Amino acid sequence: AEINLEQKFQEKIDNELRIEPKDWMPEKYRQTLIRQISQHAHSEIIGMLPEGNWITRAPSLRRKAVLLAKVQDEAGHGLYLYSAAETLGISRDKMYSQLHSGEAKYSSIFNYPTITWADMGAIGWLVDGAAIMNQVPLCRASYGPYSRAMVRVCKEESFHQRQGYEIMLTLSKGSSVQKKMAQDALNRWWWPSIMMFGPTDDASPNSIQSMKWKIKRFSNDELRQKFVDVTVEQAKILGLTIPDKDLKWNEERGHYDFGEINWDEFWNVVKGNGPCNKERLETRKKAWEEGEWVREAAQAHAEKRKAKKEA
Ligand code: FAQ
Repeated sequence: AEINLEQKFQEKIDNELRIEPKDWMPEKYRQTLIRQISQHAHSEIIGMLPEGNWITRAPSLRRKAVLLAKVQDEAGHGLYLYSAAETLGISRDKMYSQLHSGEAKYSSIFNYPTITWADMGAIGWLVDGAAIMNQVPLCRASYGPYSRAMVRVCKEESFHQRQGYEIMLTLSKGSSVQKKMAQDALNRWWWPSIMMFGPTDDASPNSIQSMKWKIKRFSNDELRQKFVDVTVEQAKILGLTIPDKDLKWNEERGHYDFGEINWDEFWNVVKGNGPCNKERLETRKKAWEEGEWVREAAQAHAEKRKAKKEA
């Protein structure tokens, strides 16, 4: 009977039908989604920290309002994603405890420091740009709640990408010091950004199954290549140089060739030893502990209201 159920499940996916929370699904599909969606949620929440660092120091009221809105959007994305993961039977408390204990992963990119204001530009342009490239196909992921969450997330991400690109454009047309600052940010964020897509296809243990289940629609390398191809053109408009001497248009492939990624650096960051891993987790844990009274007060308030309604 299990085999039959699994066949029907795969047929549904092959026919582009969505899987919904109450539908039968193989345990491994459920676990893969919990893993990916919770990692994605944690990335949004931890991802607020590098930019949060600049809210109080944004160079104008307009920049401050925009950055504040962007970081709030990221909180919202984290919350939709936790909700989507909860439909698979894991509790939010469990996901938080997996994050706080260091057991759960989140995107490697958020373990790098934000040293200058230009980093806000580079993050919006490159990190949100990479996120969009990866997430637009996820709007068609086979699991309904995940795919629907992604539609709104992607709309907001495209605003984020533009605000970052606009910062880069302003700096790159500014004084020589500003242009230098923009180039320095690109130098530091380029390689970590292309690492965001994950290991190469032959080193990606989850890709084949996730593509068969139509959670992923493109492989890590395919998405990385698309990102490189569009971003090189955007760098030209900025008049900035991508820090890769092997970057070259390949007429035959119709794509840009690019240099070797430092995979030792990538795995080192993923394993918890990047420049800011410890600081990021400590900040999150502190926020969680210091927010305990808020959670307790909200709970007490909800209980009072419920008692009143019942009375
Ligand atoms: N960092 O077999 P695969 C954002 C892990 S965007 C850390 O290829 P998979 C928006 C991977 O988990 C960032 N770990 O895995 C924003 C797996 O380990 P596991 C978040 C990574 O899942 C912008 C192992 O390596 N976006 O937040 C990374 O098929 C600005 C083997 O890899 C998403 O999460 C990495 N970069 O493909 C917010 C998108 N790459 O779990 C604030 C959804 C791989 O087996 C500011 N996720 N690993 O122990 C995905 O599309 C996929 O999960 C991939 C990885 C493509 C990330």
